[in-house]
Amino acid sequence: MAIGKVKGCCNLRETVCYISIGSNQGDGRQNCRNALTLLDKVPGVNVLTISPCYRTEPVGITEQDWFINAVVELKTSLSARALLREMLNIENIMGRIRELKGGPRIIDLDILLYGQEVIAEDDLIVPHPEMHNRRFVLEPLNQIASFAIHPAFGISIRGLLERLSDNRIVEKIT
Ligand code: PH2
Ligand code: MG
Ligand code: MG
Repeated sequence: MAIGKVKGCCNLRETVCYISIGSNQGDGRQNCRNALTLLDKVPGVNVLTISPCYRTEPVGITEQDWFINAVVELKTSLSARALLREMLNIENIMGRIRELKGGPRIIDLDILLYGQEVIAEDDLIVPHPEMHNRRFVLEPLNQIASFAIHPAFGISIRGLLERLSDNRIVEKIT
């Protein structure tokens, strides 16, 4: 084998990323599980860790059902944009219909962190622009990645949680 080649390996670069999952239509917990199963089947995506599930008070539009939220850690050889495309595809497969922005949804998959990349494009903003303001994101993320660093702020997840003023209810259910 030639020097510099790695046997049987094409995914030389893999990135650890964190994705938030949410649902407040139908069986939220089952919807989250189904989305995770589909995500793990995507070529180039390996789900590593799943946070506990939380029952969470809605943020934004408050006149809607409470959510089930969780966060997953995964390793991927896909670019952030390709990963986003796969996530939107899963949302579509699962029957998500986009009506009201911030309104009820069968499934929502958002990229929170993609390695230490900072991306600011119209349809792809990473780190997620609201993650540091949301208890339903930071509580589950802190369970699996308290020492991960938010690359734009240089603050750990634990540090963001300590500074958080969002006091909406999030209850661990697993
Ligand atoms: N998602 C939103 C708006 N509000 N509230 C909770 N509790 N959980 C969510 O996942 C959520 C929300 C838009 O993506
Ligand atoms: Mg969202
Ligand atoms: Mg979304």
